[in-house]
Amino acid sequence: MSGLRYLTAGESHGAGLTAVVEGCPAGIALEAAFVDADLRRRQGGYGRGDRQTIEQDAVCILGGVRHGRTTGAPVALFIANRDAANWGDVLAVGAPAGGESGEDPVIIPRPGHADLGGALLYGLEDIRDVIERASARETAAKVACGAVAKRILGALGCVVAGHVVAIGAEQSGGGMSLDDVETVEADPVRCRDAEAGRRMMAAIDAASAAGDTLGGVVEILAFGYPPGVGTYVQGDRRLQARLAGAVLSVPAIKGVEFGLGFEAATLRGSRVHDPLGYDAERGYTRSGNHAGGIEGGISTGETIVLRAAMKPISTLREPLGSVELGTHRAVESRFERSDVCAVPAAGVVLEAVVAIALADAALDRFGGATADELAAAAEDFRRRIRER
Ligand code: EPS
Repeated sequence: MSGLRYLTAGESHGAGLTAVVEGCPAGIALEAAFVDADLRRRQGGYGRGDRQTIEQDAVCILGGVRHGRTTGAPVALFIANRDAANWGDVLAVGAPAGGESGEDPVIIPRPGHADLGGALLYGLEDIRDVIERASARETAAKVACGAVAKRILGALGCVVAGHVVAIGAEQSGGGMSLDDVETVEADPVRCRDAEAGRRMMAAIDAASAAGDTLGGVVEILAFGYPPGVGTYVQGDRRLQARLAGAVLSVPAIKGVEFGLGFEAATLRGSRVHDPLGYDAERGYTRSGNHAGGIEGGISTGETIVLRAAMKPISTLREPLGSVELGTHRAVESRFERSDVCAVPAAGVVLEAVVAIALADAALDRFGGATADELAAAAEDFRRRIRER
């Protein structure tokens, strides 16, 4: 088996989050500071809640790395929950002293959250068990794994970046280059256009004042990804299918589109497909990138472009109608500390899952027990197709 896979474990207010990344080639430079930079980016963004004032996420690398380089062994990662200290016995692994944690069980599910489905699925008496694992806190572990994947992609000369293109009804234009990264990073909502960013912040303020929440759209781009990854021969091996699965694995993501996306459905084919050309230097070229870097389930070598739609967070200060578990009494939904808008943070999480999916597919295609082998195989393919 080649490819890259990962698993995460841990609760929002337990001791911390654990992750294992398997399949990482040997010889990749990896240090905690690189992972921590992305963890900090995930914690930021206008519209975040109070939890982020408690946490100062930092990774502890527990395996798979020696003297700053991956060894080929599984990479083991741990991120402590500072907030655990404030939760006493509530998340205790063993039975609490005296048999009681002192907290009443949560029995009112929040509409739109995993609360009801989770409680019914696992036969849970206390929705706390659902909240703890369904919490977006888990995305910190995804981001840590994504940092490992970003370093693997770095060996291929590929960089993944993202920016917010909509919050609620406020939009900014799509498309960004690596020159925009600094501007995006400096903006409180991770928007490339400062004026649109200000409108987005005003929309977040208005939603907050109304006790409500807001979603939005994030665009993710992968620059320099090698051509020839993925295939049309089996549906589950299409690069688009693998990326879509990764994007939709992020909580609250309800939609994904590539390149021209849904707009392509409204246009004639002559306006949609990217005409081909040939250039002695670059080999086969396309005059545009409406395809978003993928044709026939295979990467073209153009920038991969996708957009993900995030629904508004389902924990509302102004409650919606709910039903109490067991009594079936109509009640108002309960409030649990939450964010008003987490779209800028979701952008960082989406970069991570996209990087993992792209590294996984590249390793499937080019193999490589070491970073050098992986890079050489991708470069060899690039060279050969230039001459075809
Ligand atoms: C989050 C951690 C959570 C929430 C939020 C995002 O921490 P807490 O529950 O302690 O406040 O702030 O999660 C949700 C909005 C959700 O619905 O799960 C985080 O670290 O991203």
